[in-house]
Amino acid sequence: MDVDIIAHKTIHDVCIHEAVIRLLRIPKEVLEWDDERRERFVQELKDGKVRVHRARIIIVGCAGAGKTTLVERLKHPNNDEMPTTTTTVGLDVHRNVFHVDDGRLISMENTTSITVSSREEKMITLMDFAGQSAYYACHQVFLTKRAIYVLVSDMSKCMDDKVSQLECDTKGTVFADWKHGDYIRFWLQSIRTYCGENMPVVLVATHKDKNTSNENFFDEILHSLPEEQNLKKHISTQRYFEIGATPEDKEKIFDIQKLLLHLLSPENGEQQYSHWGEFIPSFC
Ligand SMILES: Nc1nc2c(ncn2[C@@H]2O[C@H](COP(=O)(O)OP(=O)(O)OP(=O)(O)O)[C@@H](O)[C@H]2O)c(=O)[nH]1
Ligand SMILES: [Mg+2]
Repeated sequence: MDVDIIAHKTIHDVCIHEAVIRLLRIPKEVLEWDDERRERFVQELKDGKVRVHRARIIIVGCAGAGKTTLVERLKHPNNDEMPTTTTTVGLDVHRNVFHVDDGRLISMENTTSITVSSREEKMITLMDFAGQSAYYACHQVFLTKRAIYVLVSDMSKCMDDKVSQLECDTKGTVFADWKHGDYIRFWLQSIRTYCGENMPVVLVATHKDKNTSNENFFDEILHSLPEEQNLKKHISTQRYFEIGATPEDKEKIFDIQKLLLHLLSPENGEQQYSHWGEFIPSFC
């Protein structure tokens, strides 16, 4: 198939263009450009192209849910000890923290042999959002369709439990009376608004070791979501994990890694992440 077909918006309809974009593995955003930019892009692609594998994983959730702990465990899945964390301020960006090799996620902290700048390397960046509500306004700026989302929630809490004002620093704000369920809804609504109704979300329930009564946390979340906004569509038992502060949960950390890799694969019908392995002009 010839890339020329997408140079002019008016010639072919959008469905054909979408098919071409998928087949040629070029950025979807091209479809939103005007004719002049499209023509330029097509010409630049003909002058030389390069295939890039870059991905972003964004970790969201209420303060104290265990986001940073999860990030550290994903980075060091073989460690038996639980990492020590302090509350995240703003946003921590772990740039190119994972390298993908032979179908596995490899933490860059365990290797020195990879040249990150090399275009051929398959690299993943992790963004760990602060859960404190003071930062929520600026977080929206980072929400993009070009990401995989992991929503973290503390399963030792019920959806109707109020979040501690101290922990979330909500005193005197609109978040002051928010419950744990409100934060889950907030994040799913934000992801839906900025990334579309088909964006899959990985749900990680933490503090399993402290959870004494809640046998079915996934169902509790599901039932707490309003029908009319169709937020249920974003979550699935296929993308749901329960983890606690125990070394035995190491296997689950590897399972989360595997799922994240699976979601990157353009061959996986369910995924949204078509950017992995796309072709861009080589001068970019
Ligand atoms: N018992 C238990 N403690 C956990 C678990 N996960 C995290 N913690 C603890 O919960 C506290 C908060 O964890 P963080 O990972 O810093 O939470 P966070 O979501 O990053 O919090 P913010 O950065 O403030 O948004 C820390 O003391 C962790 O050690 C878990 O599964 N079980
Ligand atoms: Mg944190």
